[in-house]
Amino acid sequence: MTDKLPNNFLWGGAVAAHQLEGAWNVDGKGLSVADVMTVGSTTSYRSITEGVLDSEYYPNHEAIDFYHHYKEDIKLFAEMGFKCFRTSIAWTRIFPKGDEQKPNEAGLQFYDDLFDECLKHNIEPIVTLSHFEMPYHLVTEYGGFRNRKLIDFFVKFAETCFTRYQSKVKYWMTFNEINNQANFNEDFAPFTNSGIFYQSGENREAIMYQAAHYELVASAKAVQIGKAINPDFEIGCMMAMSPVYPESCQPENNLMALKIMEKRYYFADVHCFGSYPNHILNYWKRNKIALDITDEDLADLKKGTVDYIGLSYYMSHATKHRSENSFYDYDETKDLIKNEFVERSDWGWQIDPVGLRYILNWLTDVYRLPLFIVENGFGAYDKMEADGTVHDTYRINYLKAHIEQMRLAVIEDGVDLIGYTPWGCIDLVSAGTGEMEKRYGFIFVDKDNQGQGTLERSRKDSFYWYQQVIQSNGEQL
Ligand code: BGP
Repeated sequence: MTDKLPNNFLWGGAVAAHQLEGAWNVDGKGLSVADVMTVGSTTSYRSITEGVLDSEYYPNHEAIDFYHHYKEDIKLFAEMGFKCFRTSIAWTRIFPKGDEQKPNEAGLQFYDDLFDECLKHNIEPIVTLSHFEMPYHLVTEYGGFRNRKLIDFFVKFAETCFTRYQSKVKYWMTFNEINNQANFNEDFAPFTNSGIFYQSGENREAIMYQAAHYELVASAKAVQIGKAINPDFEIGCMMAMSPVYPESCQPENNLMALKIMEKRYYFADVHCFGSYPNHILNYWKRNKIALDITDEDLADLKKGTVDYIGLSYYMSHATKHRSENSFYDYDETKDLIKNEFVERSDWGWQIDPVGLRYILNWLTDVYRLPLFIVENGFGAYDKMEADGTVHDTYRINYLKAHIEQMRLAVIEDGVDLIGYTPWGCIDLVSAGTGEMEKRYGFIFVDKDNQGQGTLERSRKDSFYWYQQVIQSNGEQL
């Protein structure tokens, strides 16, 4: 038992390259899947073959131009007292098309400079290798992770980064929210690292499981290579965590909730235990899903287990068993219901701080590994006052309530937690909607959904609040 967070607890903030860097075609960078995403919704990805690349507004092409403002922004993070900063390495800065033999030196140099700048301010860089940023060429030429060849392309990218930044980066994650692709309702597998456009009439589920398998093998191979390059590396997976509660204690509802949890989180079993759980093997068998999984793959999964679990946490879900259904016909659009006990954000996300404590305990019980909350936050419409201030009390309230539960998980429940990096510590482009005005930051950036604005940075009320949270190691909320 402890009565406080550990002294070396990593407070910081999190972003992803494509959501804030901009400079989408600068210094040799190639086109990524995120570069063909227009403002509006997750369904607004367009193929360049449709010829829309020059005629629509692509919010991430400039984003907040972190590429040219990173020194100013890191200085602000340092002012808040950040101990760490989580970002991703844009794959297309390093391998513009993804299948080249040699990396792009200018891209490598950018991250050297960025990490040096962090280290200068005693901020430890935490790196995600794949955060929805696959080279678009790998999609059009190979079909994304439908294709086994993608394993080698990813591993080469990972190895290049591990080698280059081995003395600057200790904490790595392979695929951001790898389990989000379990929802395959959209044509372009959104929120995923898979790079898959689904064709009509094909078995999406089978394709998703196959792609996920190749990603899991790619991750396991990367872990092995990373550990060989630097045994001190801590290499984690990254899971989108939202507990699914039964609507009531009716036994069928409880079983339904369990079945949904199994399907959402089997990815963590593979990452952490190096093998597939029985329930998913059984599910594939019942649904006649036959996958390309070799003995060598299985050996790789065993050898490439992760050191810790990185997780995002925004909300919880609830479910109710539909009596006409078997427990195997789970459909996100019908089986997730409103939870009347919690409030919702403007985007309908269910706000549930206790769910964070619950999921930290659940992960610890099941996987027995250190955890790292690498995303948590409140997307909201902010209003800048005439005097340049932003009174984002709603954001402070959200974060405060979640940090309270996080502390209880560590202090009362004994959860081994490495750190906490709230999402979008500076305003950036939303991954889900492509909008600028779904804001998460402690720092306001003057830019709107139409791409207008000066890009000027301003401190919100939450900036000063978080500064004091870090300074008191989470005691003064
Ligand atoms: C996670 C992603 C992030 C981020 C966040 C908020 O799913 O890892 O990239 O964007 O969610 O989502 P949104 O931007 O849709 O509000």
